[in-house]
Amino acid sequence: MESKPHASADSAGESSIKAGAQIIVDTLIEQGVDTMFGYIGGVVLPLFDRLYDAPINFIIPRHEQGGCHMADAYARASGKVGVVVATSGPGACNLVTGLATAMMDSVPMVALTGQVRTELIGNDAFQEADTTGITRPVTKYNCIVKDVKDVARIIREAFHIASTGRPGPVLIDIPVDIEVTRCRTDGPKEMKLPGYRVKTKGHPRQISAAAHAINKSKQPVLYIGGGVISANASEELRELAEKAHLPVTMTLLGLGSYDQRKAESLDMLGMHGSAYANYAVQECDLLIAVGARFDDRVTGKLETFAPNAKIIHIDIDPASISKNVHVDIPVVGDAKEILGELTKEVEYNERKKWFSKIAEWKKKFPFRYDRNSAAIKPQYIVEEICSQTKNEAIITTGVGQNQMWAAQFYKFIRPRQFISSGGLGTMGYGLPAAIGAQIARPDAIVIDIDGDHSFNMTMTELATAVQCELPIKVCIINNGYMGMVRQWQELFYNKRYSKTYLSNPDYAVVARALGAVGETVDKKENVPRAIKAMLAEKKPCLVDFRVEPEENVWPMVPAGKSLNEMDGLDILESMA
Ligand SMILES: Cc1ncc(C[n+]2csc(CCOP(=O)(O)OP(=O)(O)O)c2C)c(N)n1
Ligand SMILES: [Mg+2]
Repeated sequence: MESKPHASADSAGESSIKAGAQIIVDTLIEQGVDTMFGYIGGVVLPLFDRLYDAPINFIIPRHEQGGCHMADAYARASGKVGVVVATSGPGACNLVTGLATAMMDSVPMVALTGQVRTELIGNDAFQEADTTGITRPVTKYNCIVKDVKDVARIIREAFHIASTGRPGPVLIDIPVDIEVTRCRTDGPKEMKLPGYRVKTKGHPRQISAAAHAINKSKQPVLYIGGGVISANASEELRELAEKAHLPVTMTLLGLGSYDQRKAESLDMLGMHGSAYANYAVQECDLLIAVGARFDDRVTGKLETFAPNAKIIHIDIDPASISKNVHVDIPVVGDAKEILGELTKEVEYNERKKWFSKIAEWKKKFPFRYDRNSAAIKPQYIVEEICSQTKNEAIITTGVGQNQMWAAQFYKFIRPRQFISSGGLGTMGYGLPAAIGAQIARPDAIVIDIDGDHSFNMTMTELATAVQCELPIKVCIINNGYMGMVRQWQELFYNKRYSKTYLSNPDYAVVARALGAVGETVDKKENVPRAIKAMLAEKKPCLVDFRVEPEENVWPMVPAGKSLNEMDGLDILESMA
């Protein structure tokens, strides 16, 4: 993903005098921005005045956190840079969770925050916060503008840094006096980033070494992370997997990079991954990691992770290599380019024994649930949504069991189809993410599969969906509990359900009060009809599914255990 230089609004020789706020808007447009999310306040008034008649679709959330998640999901769904604006102090502070979410999941974003007047900084001025200090650890880069002459250059640099290399959020803090100061705009336009270098081309010798290892391997596994999606490398991944005949497992964020309907798909690996993916990783002789970072939810106990495997790691971020596990063949660079090169050097290999072993695991331990239960099973809802949308919907999620069931039971076929907070695990992400994704993809069916308590955190954004007339769907997997935490309490704290049950509002009534459509479903036989009606609805639509309260997510690798030490396999087998 390169940020392409666009024709400048005041290009070649044309000089004019403009206020900082106008320069901000013109530079955003020059960078190709046509959609922004943000919330007003005192120190961004000059900027918002310039946005009044700018050709930018501006979405106002009900809380800056919501706006930040919307910009993040807009970026994930479109591949473009998401842009969010907030005022100083409380506005900027409300961005922190959203920035950390984007940082952990490597999402390209630019956040603009207003700041108090330059001469007041450090005075505890009204609505002053040390925004660059507060956001430094949750941004890829941030800075404060000190001179209006730097505004255009810094914005260009922000887009470049956000979208190249390992993508991430960049924040620019702009004191209000800079917004109103006027300056000539014919100054130098070049970026000044001498220390910022991105290596995109993989080393040919490393690529050949990787190809050689693949050609020799009897039991290889491709382990794909979100980096393949952000590098737009899904096509290249599919070609490599097909040419060399490799099974593919994906992380939560990697879902969609490979078509899960294919026999070679091992689906998700890790703590709530498939038994067949986890067994395959533990027994493979070669693990080919691409755009993944060996997160603890994926590896389980590090010392016993993939014990027999040689490890190839393809990643744009050199800091990820050998961070958690020792890598035998690192290839640093852009996944799209490297996979393309690698495919040229690999050979087809039947690997009959390996694939028949995988087929056995797949047959013995598929994701299962009790289909005969009288209660509504959460997995049934996800399966029904998947079949009625023919695997084509964009799915966003909350965090917890709802998220894991969405990942396990929806079979994704395309990149940018599954939008979920992986690294930070931010409850409240699902609804604003659905809004951001629907704005990026107006023609797509966008469904937030949410948890009741995740939804509680940002449900006010339903008003944003109503105002923007977005046909988003919200399916609340309403178990009454903070289900995932309750599951841990059931398994590891002797069923002492400490502070994990809260009373909930009647969500259908809440939805209707906010101007959306709201339905409640408490009978299993009504599930298909409710989903059908929801999909036909043009207005924002919420369905409150009253599900089995104490359903668990299986299998589960308990924290600190090895990937093959899964709990719940007996339960899954008993449902066969
Ligand atoms: C902002 C935030 N606070 C706390 C947590 C810890 N946490 C993880 S899952 C979870 C429960 C989620 O409950 P719900 O949204 O109802 O989802 P369920 O597991 O029931 O599907 C909690 C509290 C978190 N991930 N994010
Ligand atoms: Mg819940």
